[in-house]
Formats: sequence, C-alpha cells, structure tokens
Amino acid sequence: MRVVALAGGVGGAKMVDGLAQALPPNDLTVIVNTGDDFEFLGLKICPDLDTVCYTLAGIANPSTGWGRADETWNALENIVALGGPGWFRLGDKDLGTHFERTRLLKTGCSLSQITDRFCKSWGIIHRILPMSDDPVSTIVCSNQGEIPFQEYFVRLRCEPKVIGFKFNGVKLARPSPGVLESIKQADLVVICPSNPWVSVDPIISVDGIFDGIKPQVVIAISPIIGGRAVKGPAAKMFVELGIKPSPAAVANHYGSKQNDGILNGIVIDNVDEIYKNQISELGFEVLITETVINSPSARLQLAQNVLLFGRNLLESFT
Ligand code: FO1
Repeated sequence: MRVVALAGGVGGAKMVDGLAQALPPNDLTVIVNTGDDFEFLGLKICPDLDTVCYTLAGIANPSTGWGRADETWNALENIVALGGPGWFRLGDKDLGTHFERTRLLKTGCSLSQITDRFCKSWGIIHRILPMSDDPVSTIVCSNQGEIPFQEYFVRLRCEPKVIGFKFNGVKLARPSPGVLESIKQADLVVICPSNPWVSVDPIISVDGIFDGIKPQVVIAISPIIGGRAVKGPAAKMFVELGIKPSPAAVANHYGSKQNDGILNGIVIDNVDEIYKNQISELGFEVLITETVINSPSARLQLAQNVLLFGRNLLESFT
C-alpha cells in the first residue's frame, strides 16, 4: 500500500519511524514541514527535516527527540563566550549539517536536492521531501505581537498567548518536485501526530497539497491525548484559540469529507475512548489504540494499526 505521511516535529518523526519500519522504501513518502525553518548564526536551519532524518537514521538525541545523539557543544560554548547567541542549541555534530546545507544552498542546490543527498549519506531509504523548496516562515500572532516560530517556541518557551498564525511566503511556495505526484499515487495519506497549527497547516497550505489530498483516504493520528500534547504547545494553542483540546478538536481542525474537509478517520488513544461517539457523529471513522510511542516497537505497532485501519477504510470506499 503506497502511503504519504505529512510530518513535523518530534511526534511526527516518531510516527514516520514506525511507518518506515512497516513499509518498504517505495511505499512511503514523507512530506515534511519547513515552516519552522529559520536562519541562526548565519546558517539555514531546517528543524523538522533534520528531526525526521536523524530519527530515521537512528542518530537523533533520544531524550530531546531533536538534534544529534552523543552531542558535544564546543562551538556553541565558544560563540556564547564571544557574546554570540546561544538560545537555539546547536551541537557540534548538528552544526555539520547546517554548515553543509547552507554551503550547498549557496551553490544553487535546492532544499529537495540537499535532503536527498543527506538521506543517502545517512542511509535513509524512504523518500523524504520538504513540503516546498521555496521559503515559508511560520509566524505566531500573539498578545506580544508577531513572533517568528523558533523565537516563540524556543527563546520565549511558548509563553506568549496565541491569537493566530501566518505562513509567510506560502502563497508563492510551490510544492517540491514529487510532492503532488506522490499524493496523487498514494493509496493512503497519514497525517502524523504533529501540531495541527504549526506543523501540519503549513504543509496543507502549500499550493495544491490540500486539494491533492482531499480525494484520497486520509487518516490523522491525534497529537492530543487526555487533553494534553505529548510534547509541545499544541494543547496550549487550542486553549488560547478558545477550543477545548481533544481528539474531536483535532478531527474538526482537519474537517470531515462531508464538511469539505480532508479527514476520513482519526486514530485516538485508549484514554480518549469517551470521545468515540462524538467523533463518529461528526462524520469520522475512529480507531482507538495505544498512541504513546516511546519505543521503536511501539512506533511499529502503531504504524501497523494505522495501516490496517487505512486498508479497511480503503476497502469500504472501493
Ligand atoms: N528545541 C528547543 O526547545 N530548544 C532548542 O534549543 C532546540 C534546538 C534545536 C536545534 C536543532 C533542531 O533541529 C531542533 C531544535 N529544537 C530545539 C527543536 C525545534 O525547535 C522543534 O523541533 C521544531 O522546530 C518544532 O517541533
């Protein structure tokens, strides 16, 4: 079964890891959010691409989920000692990625070409595509004004109250080569348990992606479990936007097929079984299972459950 996964952040990377264990190379294409990308220390940083790739390559920092395992911090310590910025933690190994990406971009390579090259070096056999090779910058509109995403997420530790979001550049951003074709050829689209507001919305805002996935069978895994996000500000964002954080809120965020939305089904955690009827009545199919995936085997198990859920939905639509 050919699958396209939309992913961003640490939660998305873990789901992608499970799908990559469950699917052969030609059956999984991952479309990664680039709205979090920014420049720091004069380098182009692509956190979601790196988090997905480091996770798949088995070299991600196991405790944070982002950055490299067995990292050292010599360069950053010396930058800070010289009065430079150190709020965005770039380790020595990770800096190698950012220097090489920045160098290749300056030679005219596209982000897709660089990602493909890095995946080959890291031994990643599944297809990882940035959502666009054109720049898109997520801006958090808050009670403290408009804040670039990493300033909000890392430097300000998600403290500002969210009013809304802007994805600067998204109107001009074209889907990367292969993105629309992979969606068109997909049997199933999986929206990973990423932050709907700042990891998934930028992807489906890129020209052609929302309309491309609409006719497909689409399943989302809820990143909200028991009213909370496993990691990150997703639940806080729902609350600040006046929405009670729940799997039903996530399903409504993407919208059911009947309501001109994109979602056929949603995967919710066992602890949220109480939402099953409410979500079904909203027009979504529901799978209830373990969705906390903190081990490679749990990631594989969830991926297999998602794929079986998707296969059943496909059969009921064909
Ligand atoms: N997140 C943090 O909370 N603090 C950091 O210092 C930090 C550094 C960092 C470096 C490289 C990288 O790829 C990701 C990094 N992240 C850090 C995570 C990043 O902000 C988020 O993973 C995504 O942008 C959203 O999920």
